[in-house]
Amino acid sequence: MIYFVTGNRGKFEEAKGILGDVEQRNVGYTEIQADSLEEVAAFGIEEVKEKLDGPVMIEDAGLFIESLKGFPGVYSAYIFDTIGNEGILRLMDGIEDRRAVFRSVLGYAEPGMEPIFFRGELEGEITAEPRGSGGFGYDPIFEVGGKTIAEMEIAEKNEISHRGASICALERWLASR
Ligand code: ITT
Repeated sequence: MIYFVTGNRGKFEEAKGILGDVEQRNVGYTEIQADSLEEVAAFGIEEVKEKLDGPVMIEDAGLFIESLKGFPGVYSAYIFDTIGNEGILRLMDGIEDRRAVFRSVLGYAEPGMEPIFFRGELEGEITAEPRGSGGFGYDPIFEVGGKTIAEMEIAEKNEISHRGASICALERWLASR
């Protein structure tokens, strides 16, 4: 069993769909203001490791929009909470290049073990309008193959997503050691 420290129920449901034996613990950790998801995850996993006794994981994600030079990137949570999807669509108004990528960095640790990190990416495009009611966050404005992530079931998202990839990489590592 792994403790997944996150305040995001959607993330937890996705992890459960892959790992099965995982428990959500919303004990919080310091999300430092850094230049990369890796730094945020590296700092956070050390803190979480001290708080809980057992296998622990955290996962930091972000949306990087090409034409906005990677924005909102490491500011994704703040930007979502302030201007939201409507704000992103306004910023993208009239911009033809809609390419964007979701990135995920997962940190995993056990007592007495150096944390280990796994990554995942999903390339797609920012839509003109939000579509779909599934998922969370930026899912309604991010499309892959004509479908937004919010128009997909969790299992379908997991098969292609940044988080699906980082969690599957953890699963493979756990199985192979
Ligand atoms: P934690 O407690 O795990 O930190 P969080 O929702 O704050 O939960 P992040 O900092 O990793 O998670 O996420 C940054 C922002 O990007 C946040 O607004 C999320 O809603 C959004 N986001 C992350 N993963 C996403 C995904 O798979 N699809 C859509 N939006 C996502």
